[in-house]
Amino acid sequence: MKELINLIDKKLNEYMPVCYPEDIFKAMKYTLMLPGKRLRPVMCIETARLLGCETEKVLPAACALEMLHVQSLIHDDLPCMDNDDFRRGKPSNHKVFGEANAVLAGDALLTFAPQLIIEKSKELSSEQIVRIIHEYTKFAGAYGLIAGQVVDIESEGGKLVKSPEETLDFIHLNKTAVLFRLAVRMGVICANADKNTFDKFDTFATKFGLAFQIYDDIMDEISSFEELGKTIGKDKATGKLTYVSLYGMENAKNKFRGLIKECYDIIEEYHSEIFNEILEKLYKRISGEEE
Ligand code: GRG
Repeated sequence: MKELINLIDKKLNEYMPVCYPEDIFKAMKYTLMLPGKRLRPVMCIETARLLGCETEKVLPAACALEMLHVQSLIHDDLPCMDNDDFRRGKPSNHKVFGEANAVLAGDALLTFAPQLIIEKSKELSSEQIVRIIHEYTKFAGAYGLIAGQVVDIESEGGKLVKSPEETLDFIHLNKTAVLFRLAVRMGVICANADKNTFDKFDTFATKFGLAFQIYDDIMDEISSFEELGKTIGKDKATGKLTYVSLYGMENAKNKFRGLIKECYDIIEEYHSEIFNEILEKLYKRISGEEE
């Protein structure tokens, strides 16, 4: 997996220019090139590879997805949203470049990503590119990420239109699972695989995304700044609606483990070292068995 992450880092650096006006490109590149786990592009590339598609073909879409993810992190950290001063172990984008540039850097990443897919996906057909851009716009917008974030913010203010359980599921599915779904769906499209395969990977990514958000909520309580690279304990301090606050720590851990086991079962037939490594790492961390 390290090799794949290095390749993603190299391509991200290559795809993202720094040209006039430099302030905006530098702000875009700053958070993008900080050391993230690169889980979404890794999952996109690995899905395509398991289905017979060469890595070269899927790299522009995988890197575009990381740009979308980074956009959501930059905006999430803004004072008008989660107001976080640190991200990936360094000062947040707005702390370095100011609020206006951070808003614009996020906007610029959001629009640069589909431009990159269209310009660099030379080996994909026009139909594949249209399908990928459709997935991207659907999941980034008010049917995906933005919907999740809006309901998350509303719930912090105590405004719940649905039950807390339904609200939490909606937030997790739209704020977090959506980008893992986008990862595998783009991978399947690059590989031109059939509908059954599409649905199988989509179910896998949905369960993984839900597990990952529970993992994130648990880590906010049990981890450290050094491990996460961001301020911890904020969810509890702000009374945020999370899996841990709603169901308790032990139930959250059990739900997380159950979802990870379901992920293993779905993906088992592909014998993917990379997916197994990701699932195992998260599972062991929550179960206190990490090396
Ligand atoms: C799309 C216009 C537009 C807006 C986005 C701000 C926002 C709306 C959504 C926030 C989405 C968000 C930050 C969800 C949290 C998901 C999550 C658990 C992120 C952490 O992911 P990791 O741990 O991070 O993979 P690294 O840094 O390793 O990549």
